[in-house]
Amino acid sequence: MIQRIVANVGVNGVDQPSRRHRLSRNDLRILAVLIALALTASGCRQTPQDASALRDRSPARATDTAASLVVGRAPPSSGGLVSIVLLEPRPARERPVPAEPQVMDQFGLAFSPTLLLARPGQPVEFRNSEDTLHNVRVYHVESRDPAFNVSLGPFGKYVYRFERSGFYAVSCDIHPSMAADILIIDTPYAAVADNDGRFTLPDVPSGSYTLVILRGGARIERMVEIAGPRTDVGLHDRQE
Ligand SMILES: [Cu+2]
Repeated sequence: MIQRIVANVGVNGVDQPSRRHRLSRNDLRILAVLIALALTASGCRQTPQDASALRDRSPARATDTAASLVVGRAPPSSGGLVSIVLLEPRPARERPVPAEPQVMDQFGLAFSPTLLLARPGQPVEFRNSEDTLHNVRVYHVESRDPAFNVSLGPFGKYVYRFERSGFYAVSCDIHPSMAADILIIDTPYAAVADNDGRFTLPDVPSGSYTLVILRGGARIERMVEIAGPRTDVGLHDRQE
C-alpha cells in the first residue's frame, strides 16, 4: 500500500495517463508523517561537534552569500511514483519566505501541476487559463478543515497564503475529474523530481546539509556539502 503513496502524481504539469487520480487521504497522511519525521530527524541529529565544526568552517558567514545551483538525481519515476527532495541546512537557518508566488493553473480541464510545493505564508496563485468556469476548493487533508472555495471565471486568478503545513487536497466541483495536491512545507529547499528523477534547487548557500529523498515509502538520506556555483549531489540508485 505504501508504494502507492506518491503514485499517480503529475510532475510539473507533465501529462501522465493517471494524473487526475489524486492521492488518497490515507496516503497523504502517511507521506506527511514521513516528511515530518524526515525534517525532525535531520534537525535533531546535529551534534555539538557538528555545530562547532560548522562555525569554524564558516567565518563571518561569508559562505552564506555564495549561492549554488544544486542538481542531482533521485530514483526515477515508475508507475507514476515520484520523488520529493528536501535539503535541510545544518545547523538550521532562517530563510525568508519568497515573495514570488507558486502557481497552480487550470487548463484543459486539469490542474497543473498536480503536485505543488510551497512554504507557509508564501503566496500561491490559482489561475484559470481557459474560457471555462472553474472553481477551486481546497482543504487541509489531515484535519479536513476547509481552506477556501472560490469560483474562478475565465482567465481569472486568486491568491492565497497557506499558513499551516501539510497536504491540501484541491478540486473543482464543476469538473469532478479535476484534482491536485499542495504540500505546504516549511523547509527552505524542496522540489519534486522529474520523471527521470532529476531535480534542481537554485540559490542554495554554501554549507552542510542533509539531503532527504522521499519516494513512496522509501526514504534516502545523506549528508552533502554545498559549495561553488554548481553542486552535483550525485545519483541515488537505492530504490528502497
Ligand atoms: Cu473545473
